[in-house]
Amino acid sequence: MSYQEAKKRYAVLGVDTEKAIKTLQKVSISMHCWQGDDVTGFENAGSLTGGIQTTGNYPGKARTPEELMADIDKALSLIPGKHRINLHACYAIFEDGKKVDRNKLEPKHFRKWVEFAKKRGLGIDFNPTFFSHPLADGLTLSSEDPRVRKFWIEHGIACLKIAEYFGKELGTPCAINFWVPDGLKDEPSDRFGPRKRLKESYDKIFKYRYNRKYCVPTIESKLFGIGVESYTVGSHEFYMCYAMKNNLLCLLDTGHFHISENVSDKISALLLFSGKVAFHVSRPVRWDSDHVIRLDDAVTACAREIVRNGVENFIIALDYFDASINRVAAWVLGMRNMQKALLQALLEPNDTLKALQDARQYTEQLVLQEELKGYPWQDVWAEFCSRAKLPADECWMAEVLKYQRDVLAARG
Ligand code: RNT
Ligand code: ZN
Repeated sequence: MSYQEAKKRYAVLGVDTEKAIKTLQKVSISMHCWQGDDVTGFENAGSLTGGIQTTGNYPGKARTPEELMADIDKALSLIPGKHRINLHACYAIFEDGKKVDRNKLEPKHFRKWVEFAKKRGLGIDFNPTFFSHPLADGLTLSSEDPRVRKFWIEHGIACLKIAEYFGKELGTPCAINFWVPDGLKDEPSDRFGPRKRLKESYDKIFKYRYNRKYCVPTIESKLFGIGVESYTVGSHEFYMCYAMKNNLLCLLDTGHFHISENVSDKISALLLFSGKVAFHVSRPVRWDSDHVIRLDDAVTACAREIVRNGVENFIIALDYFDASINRVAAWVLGMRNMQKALLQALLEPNDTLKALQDARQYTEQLVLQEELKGYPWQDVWAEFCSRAKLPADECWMAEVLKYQRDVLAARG
């Protein structure tokens, strides 16, 4: 079907495809730099810790800032729209060769990233890195050792200042997300103590009077990690309460809940109390495995909630790291899938569906929900891509394979 025909079919439902395309063009998704190098960063810190794991050894991983930036460029060139990049503190660039520890990081260590983003008109989001470090041995902000807590509190404050710098330099607020891996492998005897310490540490970090014009802090909960199966200090309840009391935003990582929970159902409840909700869209396979997101029911359900509650009320970032496949393709596929999910949701007659629910016309609602699955959203997607001068189908992969031959293969 052509776009014009699809447009007509949607118009019968009361859906304006032009409006859907325009809305989607304005949605910026934050693309996580860490898919490009398996969450390694530039510190030569050693192995990835914190209960997260990359598996696979696909050749061509980025080893330097230049390589990572080139790979990001390649990926972004195949994704329609204007997006953002999401950095971690461990991606600091020590231009003069003088390394500093994480508690001493400064905006100048991210100057090159700002330069990169400015040239391309991208926004930057940020994350302090509370893992893959000698002082991140199981517990960080909730450690029983005051020196360890102090180090990580300093890191948190240093990162808030860096986030302000990004926001100020780039003219778009930087979402800075706090996630700590703190937890215990086996049944704790004291669940309260570490949570109390985590709260007190955050209180100290957020005492720093960051400028809300430049940065927006979000806090991310988790269920469990590898090696920390029995107790996670920063649980969902912990962060929900902390966010509400301290006027912060919750970040929902779609891999951080029981596998049978619907993360999409949590969105409206949070939104009602905080006005905005942030996301790490990921794909858990049996556990928080961080597979590349597919266009699956979980993602489309989240996209529906995002669209139905106003895309402007959401901070959408991706968070997965698959080292077993081409990393550039992993970015492109995930970003495009997120966009497709949003487009599908934008093409639903949401007012009609809502009216059916309120009128208790559940049969009609069910029928329409199901029949919508057969509507030609792909033709609208094709139009959206063609306006961005990009292929709507898998042809983009040819570009990635060429890049693999010409650039990635040389990396050994
Ligand atoms: C870990 C969290 C966290 C990290 C990134 C690298 O389970 O999801 O967000 O994945 O910060
Ligand atoms: Zn996450």
